[in-house]
Amino acid sequence: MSRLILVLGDQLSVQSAALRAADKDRDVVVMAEVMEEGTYVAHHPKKIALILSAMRKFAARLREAGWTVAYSELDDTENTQSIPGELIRRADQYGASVVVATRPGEWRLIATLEDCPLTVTMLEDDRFVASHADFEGWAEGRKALRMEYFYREMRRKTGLMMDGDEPAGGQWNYDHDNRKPAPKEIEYSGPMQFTPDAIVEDVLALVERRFDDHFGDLHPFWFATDQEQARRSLTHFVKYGLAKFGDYQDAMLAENQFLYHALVAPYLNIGLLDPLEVCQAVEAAWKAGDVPINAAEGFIRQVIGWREYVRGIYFLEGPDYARRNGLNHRRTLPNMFWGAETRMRCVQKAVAQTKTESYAHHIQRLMVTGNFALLAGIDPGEVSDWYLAVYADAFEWVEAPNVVGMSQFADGGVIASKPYVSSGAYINRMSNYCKGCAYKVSVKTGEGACPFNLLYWHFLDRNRERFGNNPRMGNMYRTWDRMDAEKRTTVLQDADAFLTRMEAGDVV
Ligand code: FAD
Ligand code: DLZ
Ligand code: SF4
Repeated sequence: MSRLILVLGDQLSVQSAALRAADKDRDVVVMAEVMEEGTYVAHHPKKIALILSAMRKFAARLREAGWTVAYSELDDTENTQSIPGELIRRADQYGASVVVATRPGEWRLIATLEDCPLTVTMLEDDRFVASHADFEGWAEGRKALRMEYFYREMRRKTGLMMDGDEPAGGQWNYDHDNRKPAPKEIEYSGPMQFTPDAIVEDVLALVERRFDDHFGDLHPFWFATDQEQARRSLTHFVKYGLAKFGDYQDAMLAENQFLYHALVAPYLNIGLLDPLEVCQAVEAAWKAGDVPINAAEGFIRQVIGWREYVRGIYFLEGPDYARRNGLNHRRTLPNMFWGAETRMRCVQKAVAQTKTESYAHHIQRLMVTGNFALLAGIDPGEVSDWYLAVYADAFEWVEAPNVVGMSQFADGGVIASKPYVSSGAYINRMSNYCKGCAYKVSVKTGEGACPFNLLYWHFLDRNRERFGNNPRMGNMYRTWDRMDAEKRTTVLQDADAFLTRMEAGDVV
């Protein structure tokens, strides 16, 4: 009897565990475009178009290679519009009762498959450097799960940029070279863009019809949608962008959305690129002398360090992780996150490019939108749902640890040893947003004061019990305590007034 081999929209690799375990002559691959996956959060139209286009092309590739593929298009009249619904329908159609799946990257969908009345075997998703056992073994018995030490293990395991047992160049981490503020000019033209072919055009028309109420611009659409295009995109980045990736990794510019970033996360996360293949291309460029060590090491650290580490945390911490709220933040996400007017130019720019591109780079996510949400005490569940919806690379295994853990400190410090908060000074140093903002970054209270300046102290003051004894925050509290009492009162009053206006829906 044939088995059903489930391939989800973010598992588009012929190397996926379920496909490796399948028998081409006997089994049926099930792929399904379903409304439930498109709407459990209101995903950005570009993200949906990327996934559905890549699914259709991947199904065509499998068929060409001789697989039987039962593919449900979103508009098929018989489509039940959920993954378990489609599995049951296909089981009936093919007389199958057994499903083999690669374990989904989200607890929600894992639970759904566990509850499915068919016999479902879930195989570990091994498109990663570290297995779950590797991560659990590393984490066991450690007081603090710091990324840096895990990263060293991954360097040893992969041999990337290693001289025997030692890191190439003598250091594990070249981050101290990687904090340059925004340059005047960006020499890189940005990620490679692709003209939609007939398959993509069909999907764009579909997405326009079915998801027109979702936040985000569908056009222009230029993402890579198959492995060959994704590889060309990677090669383009390594050749033209990588050399300065390290230097300007943290910089932000109002006029340039991509700077020297790779824009490979959407492709990596849906299976069009493999993390080792990406890192080997980067290592080769460094070995050839085309890029400096801080660029290559900085990039490889993000992929085999951070990316693997956050996945390990997500699965180690369990299904409740994404809903943790360690600082008990309860405010509703303000409408400016959905494109409503705001006077804060940094937030306005980050949200605007999120709307047009389904993309913002790491520091925009961490130090602009994330920083603001944390300082303003927004409910981290709402913040997390927003990130999951709006970014093309967002899948819960990678999104939740970055948002709930790193950015909102809602996991109580599993990931970060202190919250990532800053006043406007950091944003001013790393970007040109403040020039032309309705607020003044140099003003600390009263008319025109930058909201980040007010809320930064408000955050520290209201969380004194939680962070007052944190040795990494001692300087911050000492600076606050040295301010004269009257000024401190004014700061807190101004911050409260700002939050009241924000909650009332005023343009702030
Ligand atoms: P580059 O800046 O060029 O970096 C290269 C690669 O490194 C990325 O493609 C990515 O695969 C990897 N990487 C870098 N940092 C991280 C990280 N912290 N975690 C995991 N991988 C990393 N990344 C996602 O893939 N999906 C998300 O949903 C996501 N949500 C985030 C939310 C917040 C609040 C923050 C602070 C970061 C988030 N990140 C997420 C990490 C990072 O911002 C993105 O991976 C990166 O911006 C993707 O763009 P890029 O491909 O141009 O990356
Ligand atoms: C994100 C997404 C979307 C928008 N649509 C589909 C879909 O129609 N069919 C599908 O198989 N997968 C889709 N996905 C990806 C899943 O939501 C993803 O597999 C889970 O979130 C687990 O990472
Ligand atoms: Fe953002 Fe403040 Fe700078 Fe305006 S002044 S762009 S609100 S940091």
